[in-house]
Amino acid sequence: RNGGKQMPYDNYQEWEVIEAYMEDIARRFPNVATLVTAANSFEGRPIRYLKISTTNFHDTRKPVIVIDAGIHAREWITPPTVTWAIRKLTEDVTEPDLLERFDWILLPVVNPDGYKFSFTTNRFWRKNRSINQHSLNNLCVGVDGNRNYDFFWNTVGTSSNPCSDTYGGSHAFSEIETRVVRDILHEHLPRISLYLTMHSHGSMILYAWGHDGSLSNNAFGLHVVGVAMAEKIDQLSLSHFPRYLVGNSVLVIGYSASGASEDYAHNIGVPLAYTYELPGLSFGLQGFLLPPRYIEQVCRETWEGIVAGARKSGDM
Ligand code: ING
Ligand code: ZN
Repeated sequence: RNGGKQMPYDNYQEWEVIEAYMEDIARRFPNVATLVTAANSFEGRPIRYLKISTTNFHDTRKPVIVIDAGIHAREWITPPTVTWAIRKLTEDVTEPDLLERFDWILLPVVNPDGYKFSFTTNRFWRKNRSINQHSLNNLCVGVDGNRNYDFFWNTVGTSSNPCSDTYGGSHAFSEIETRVVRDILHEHLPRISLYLTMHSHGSMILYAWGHDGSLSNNAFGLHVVGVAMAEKIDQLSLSHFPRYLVGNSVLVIGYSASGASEDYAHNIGVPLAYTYELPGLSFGLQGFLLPPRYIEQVCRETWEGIVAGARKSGDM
């Protein structure tokens, strides 16, 4: 087959298309890519990631880079940046050193049920689709995955009302989708040098701590690597995209929130953990509707940011 299935970057990527692509990559590149089905989502969809490694993760001296996306359903620009990274590590390798020096875990859609729902029913859906037993007549569906991690869970910038878009769940890690990411982090913990979780929108690279705006012991390292990523992206970006801002999430995005994945990862010992807010062209809900003609640009520039982050992480 002529290079297998081509992923579209001139339109948004349906969940089934991403699934088929990951299967195809695992088939075509069996020596470097392994497809893992970690669990099934609340509605029964497989939550899958690719492990990309020249040694099948056996060389334990290699740092591991973990990237996830699609935890928030409506942030459609995020999964394509991860399928693009998959492409750049398998089909179209232009940075072979990144394959030699690092092992990669790439999870394009953490929340397949919400992602699907945002295509079929409600474009602005954020949460997953788990039925909340405690909500009145189960009328309100879904937990905010980025409030469900066990880091100052249910304290600030979150809600205990199942009808809220930032409902944190019945307890920390109540959701299968967040447990999948938690288990990846713990399985590879001492080796993970860099964790990126892709969100949109705002053109920002955010780091700990998100619950109170204080800085971690590794704030200097977080800032240096964050700036290296942002500078590279800005060099390649379009003049009408905003320049990236880098800093503590509370200071940069302007609100506190607890239970986020990047804070959880950093708190358990991942030295460099970031939330990317990928670009949008407007504010508020309209910002999620980035016209499809910009998808490829965002994927290209974000990949270069990842490359810069990986290389810089090696110096820190
Ligand atoms: N942004 C993140 C959110 O979950 C964030 C921002 C990250 C806040 C980390 C606190 C900690 O609100 C989006 N777009 O979801
Ligand atoms: Zn988000």
